[in-house]
Parts: sequence; C-alpha cells; structure tokens
Amino acid sequence: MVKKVYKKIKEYHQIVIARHVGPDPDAIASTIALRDSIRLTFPEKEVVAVGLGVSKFKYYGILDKIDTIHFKDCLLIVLDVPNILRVDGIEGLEYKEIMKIDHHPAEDIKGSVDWTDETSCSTCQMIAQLLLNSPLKLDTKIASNLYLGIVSDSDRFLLPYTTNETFLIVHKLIEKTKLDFTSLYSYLYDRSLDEVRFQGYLAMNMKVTDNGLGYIIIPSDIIREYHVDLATPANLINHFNFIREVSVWTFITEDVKNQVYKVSIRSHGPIINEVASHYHGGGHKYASGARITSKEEIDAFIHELDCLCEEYKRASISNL
Ligand SMILES: [Mn+2]
Repeated sequence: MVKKVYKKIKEYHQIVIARHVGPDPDAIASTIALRDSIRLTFPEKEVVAVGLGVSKFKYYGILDKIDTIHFKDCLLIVLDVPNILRVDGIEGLEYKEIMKIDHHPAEDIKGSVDWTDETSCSTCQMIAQLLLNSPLKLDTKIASNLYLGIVSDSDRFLLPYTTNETFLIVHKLIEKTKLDFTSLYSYLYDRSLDEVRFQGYLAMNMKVTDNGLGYIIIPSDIIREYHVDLATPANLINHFNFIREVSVWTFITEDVKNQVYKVSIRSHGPIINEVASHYHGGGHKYASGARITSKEEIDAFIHELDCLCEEYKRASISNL
C-alpha cells in the first residue's frame, strides 16, 4: 500500500491535502506533515494543506488558502476522515482523483488508492509508516508533528488501538530525527485554570447509572460561566477514563447558536459507535461523537447507552 500511495503522489504535479472539520491534533498534524514531506522531497510540486486554521494548533504549521480554479485536476488526498461531507476546505474544488488515508471505519469516500487501516491508532501513525518506508523525506519538524498526532489520538498510548507497531514507528521516528519528544508535551497539554475548574464541574455533576453509564448535559450558560468553549467538553472527556463505576461516559453539550447538542462518547468496554450512528454520528468502537437536536432524543440516546451498559454488565457477571 505504501508503494501505491507513493506512486500516486509522484504522478501528480498539484496536490491538495484535506482533513475533517473541527480538526484534532491528529488531523492537523497528519496533513501538515504529509504536505511538508512532499514539498521537501519534490520541491517543484505544488502541494497545499487546506481547511480552517485553529489558533491553538498553530505550532503544527500554517494551513494554505487555495484558488480552486488553479488546482483544477489536482490529486486530492483526504486524511483522517471517511465521509466526504465532513472534509473541510474543498468547496468548489474539481479534483481529478481522490486518495484516502485513514484509520476510521470506511464510509462513502472510496479513493482510487484507498488506504484504510482500522488497526492504526492514528492517521499520523500511517503517515509515519509511509515516510519511513518510501523515498518521502522526513525532518525533525515533520517527525514532531507526527509524534504529537500519535500521542494525541492514542491518548498517550492508553487506548486499545495502541500496538507494538505504534511503538516501533515512534521508536524509528525518534531514532531517525533525534526528536526531543518530552519537550513537545506542552503543545498538547498546556491548559487554562478555567478549563481545570470546568473539569471539576463535570466531575461533580456527572450522573452515573447503576449500569455504569456516566452522563452530563451541559447547558450553554455553564460554558459561559466557566469561560470555556463548546469544544472544551470533548477535549476533557478522555480525563474520565479509568473510573471504576463507569464503563461508558458521554458529555452532551448544548450549542444554542446551532440549536443542536454536541455529543462525545467514550467507553472502556461496550462498543458504542453503533449507538452513535443512530444519532447523526459515528466514530471508533470506544470513542465516538454524535449530534442530537431535541430533548426527547437526548432521553432516547441516554436510554440506549444505558441498555448497552446493562448488557455489558450482565455479560461480564456471567463470565466470572
Ligand atoms: Mn485520527
């Protein structure tokens, strides 16, 4: 697969790289790392990484604005996203071919070259694999982006899709580029006192059912009161792992402006992406998201997750 991806990149003079809306470090870092590597390897090519910039991620690099007419007939590479409607920054772009590199379960994007690896902890891990096993070049900045994407998506090597392969790739990245990796963590983990206090609010107000579902509905005035933003709950959700009484946990955040509830779900047992797909969402087996539009739907959603926890609890007891 690495050979096929490399061949396709070599073939095109113009390449546009894109990722999902509402980017996380894996999405941002993978697009910028791949762009910078192609630029380094083929200085004559026109390669851009598109999508809305996020100021807190500016360390990774600056994203490009493109003239879609100029990039007509380009190769479009989509990273970290399986669904064409969630690709950011390609409005009006007429690409000649699409190539996908992603670790989410496949959806509607079917690239002429399509590298989907659900066993990979992150898209950055796949890009690192590509760079380590093809003539594409690697430097310290590219390696640091890839490292941060891997650490972020695997939640510091805690999540179950962290594998031997993950450590092998990280080892090679560090060895090849002499990466000073411990100095990078502040780019991922620096946070405000407001956010820490808000985390305290979530811990104090999360409800936990007898079946082990932890949930909290976060009204917009609480978001305002703690001076955090609508993305903060999703950023904090991994901090609620390893709570003995909780097997699935979900944060349901009211977004008044868009009249929707943004939902993040995590699990350390039951598989949750199926339930998420019933509520305009989806994702990984143990980490998913959804969008809910009414109070009634919230009740149904919580009930469905609670049943999942109940089933899981029953099965774990009978396995004892
Ligand atoms: Mn990812």
